[in-house]
Amino acid sequence: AQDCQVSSVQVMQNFDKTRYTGIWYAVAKKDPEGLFLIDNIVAEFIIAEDGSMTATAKGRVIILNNWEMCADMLATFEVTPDPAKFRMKYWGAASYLQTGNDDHWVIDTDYDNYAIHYSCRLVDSDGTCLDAYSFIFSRHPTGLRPEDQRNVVQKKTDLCLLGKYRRVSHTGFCNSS
Ligand code: AZE
Repeated sequence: AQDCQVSSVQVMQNFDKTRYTGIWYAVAKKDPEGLFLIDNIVAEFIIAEDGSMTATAKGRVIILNNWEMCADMLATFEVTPDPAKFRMKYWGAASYLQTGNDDHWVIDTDYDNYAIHYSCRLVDSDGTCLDAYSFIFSRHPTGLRPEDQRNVVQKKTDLCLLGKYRRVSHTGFCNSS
């Protein structure tokens, strides 16, 4: 989608949510407007017996008056006609955390090493995205394998988000509890 139209973003073909289950470490992210997860972001995707997908996520946040904490988040996913495009309802384990209902698109993944996620919260009148966030996930907390980096750069470019990502550090901030 070099034209930067949200409607022409290419997502993962034949997405297999079963192979997507388990733990993913965010190694890079592009932030949306407003409050967001800062670092130490780890997500776990689970498929229930009825086939529905849920997830948990943790990450360091700063809320209220510079109160730093580990956000403990939960999500349910609604399917759409495209198997790689979900609607994600999410909320915090504690009520003062964020709730929301966002798109959750899987752009690309090899299931075993990397995954590229994209969410556009607001589409502009010209069809481009006004407020997107995106995660680069890895199965390895240490980062992406060198052989996956070229592909990830290509997908960031396709999403019109090249140069807008920051590394996500993992220092163990959310490891206890
Ligand atoms: C995601 C992986 C799947 C589960 C969830 C995710 C997103 C979580 C947030 C949380 C924001 C929390 C804030 C708290 C103050 C995509 C990582 C729930 C966006 C801002």
